[in-house]
Amino acid sequence: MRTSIRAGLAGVAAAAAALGVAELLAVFAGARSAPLVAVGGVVVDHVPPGVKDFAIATFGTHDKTALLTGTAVLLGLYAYGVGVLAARRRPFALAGIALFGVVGIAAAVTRPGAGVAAGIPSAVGAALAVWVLRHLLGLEGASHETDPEARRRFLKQVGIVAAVAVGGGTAGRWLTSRGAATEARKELTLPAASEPPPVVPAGAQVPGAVPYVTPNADFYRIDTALISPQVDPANWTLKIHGMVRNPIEITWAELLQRPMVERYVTLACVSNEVGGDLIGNALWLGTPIKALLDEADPLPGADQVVQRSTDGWTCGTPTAALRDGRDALLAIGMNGEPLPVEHGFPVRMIVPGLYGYVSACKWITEIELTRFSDFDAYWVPRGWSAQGPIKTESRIDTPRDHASRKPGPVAVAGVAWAQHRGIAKVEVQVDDGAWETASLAPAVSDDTWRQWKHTWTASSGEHVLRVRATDLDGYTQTSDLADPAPDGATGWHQVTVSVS
Ligand SMILES: Nc1nc2c(c(=O)[nH]1)N[C@H]1C(S)=C(S)[C@@H](COP(=O)(O)O)O[C@H]1N2
Ligand SMILES: [Mo]
Repeated sequence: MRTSIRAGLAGVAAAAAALGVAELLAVFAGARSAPLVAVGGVVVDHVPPGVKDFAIATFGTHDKTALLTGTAVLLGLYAYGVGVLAARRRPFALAGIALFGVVGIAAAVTRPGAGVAAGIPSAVGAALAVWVLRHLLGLEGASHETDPEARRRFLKQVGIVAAVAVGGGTAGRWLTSRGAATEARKELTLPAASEPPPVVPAGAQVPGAVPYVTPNADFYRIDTALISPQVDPANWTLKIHGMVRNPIEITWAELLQRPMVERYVTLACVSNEVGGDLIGNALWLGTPIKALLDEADPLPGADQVVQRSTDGWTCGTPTAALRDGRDALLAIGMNGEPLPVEHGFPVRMIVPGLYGYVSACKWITEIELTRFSDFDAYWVPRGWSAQGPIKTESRIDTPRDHASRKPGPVAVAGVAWAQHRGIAKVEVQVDDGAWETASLAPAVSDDTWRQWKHTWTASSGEHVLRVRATDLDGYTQTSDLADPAPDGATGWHQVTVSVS
């Protein structure tokens, strides 16, 4: 085997060892101190506007896996290069590993809420990489081209290092993923709501449309967290401060003492494309935030409620929207279960009518009353609007785009939403014909989506079906195509169907 290939493999094995031990140490130093996660987090926070849309459009809710995989591949190439360099100029290779360590340490200690200890996994990882690389390259001076025994011994060592590294890394990930929150969640029994939940009317579900209530496992997930924060309710507190007369701090036990209600609310992501699936409807159990805000007693002029999560993410909601009587909840339950960890356990906000990026803070620990003119929340400097009311939209769920049907009656169905205003009408257009009124299914409230159906008498050929909704304010969904940025996509969803 050529010396350079051997050295490259040794470099990759050394990097694997570094990442593996770092993942294990991150079990103690905090999940977000693992170098891949820390560096990935910095990348997430600094990607230029547009790249996030691209990532979500390309990888959907797998965007995080894509980022971590991409980072690992780049690191593998880098490590290969460091290995090759090590065989020739040892000091340069050491500098390469040191750079890796410094980048990891710098990323980890500068993550929101991180301390100096967050640098330990990267530091130890880099030190181990030096040792492994030295060890592997120092194996036998014998020429591998001519001595098959030496080559076998070398490859075996590389294999062992890689296997131990992958095993250790996997174990580390597994241990952090079942951290304090996962354990506490299993033990938790939710308090009862003070009244029975709203009833889903018969007929709310239309055949061919998505489930009216989205199961937790299918609920879209969008956030900047490469690893879901593990927040132990036992240590959780919520601070309400800033422009208030009466700052408040409540514990988990105190939160559970507060009146609880259950409400169906349809949550939507501003990144949802026309026809997209970054929207879901769930039954949320929580305590009305209005009462807590009233107790804190905001000062006049405090027009923005900034929510902050344990991992430093922020969103800003108009104070008025949280006090105007709508069912804005500090939620702890989702469809009868404690919030899943990835959906914000133990506590998140849910505000009917506003996109998630301006209202639905997961893993929330802090609420600060301020002014829109004084503070820009996370997505605002990244090119998104500070105000994010959900736009009136509709989607065709059946037939799917490019589906085939037989001539004759064809069931067309889907969902329409205009949270907190309510849907008044849904219309379907075939090719460029007249808009026909679809039949609307009942919904729980104006805060949820509404399903609709229409029977289309299909004739042979290719046809385009379009849908548009009108809300109870009398606004009809515009045909103007707009991208998700800066404040939500617009346009009519359409599908092409071939009939024969
Ligand atoms: N802590 C935190 N909360 C967050 C986010 C985030 O990145 N971090 N993303 C928001 C966005 S953009 C949306 S659309 C919703 C999505 O909530 P879900 O993942 O439970 O569907 O969460 C919001 N809350
Ligand atoms: Mo979002």
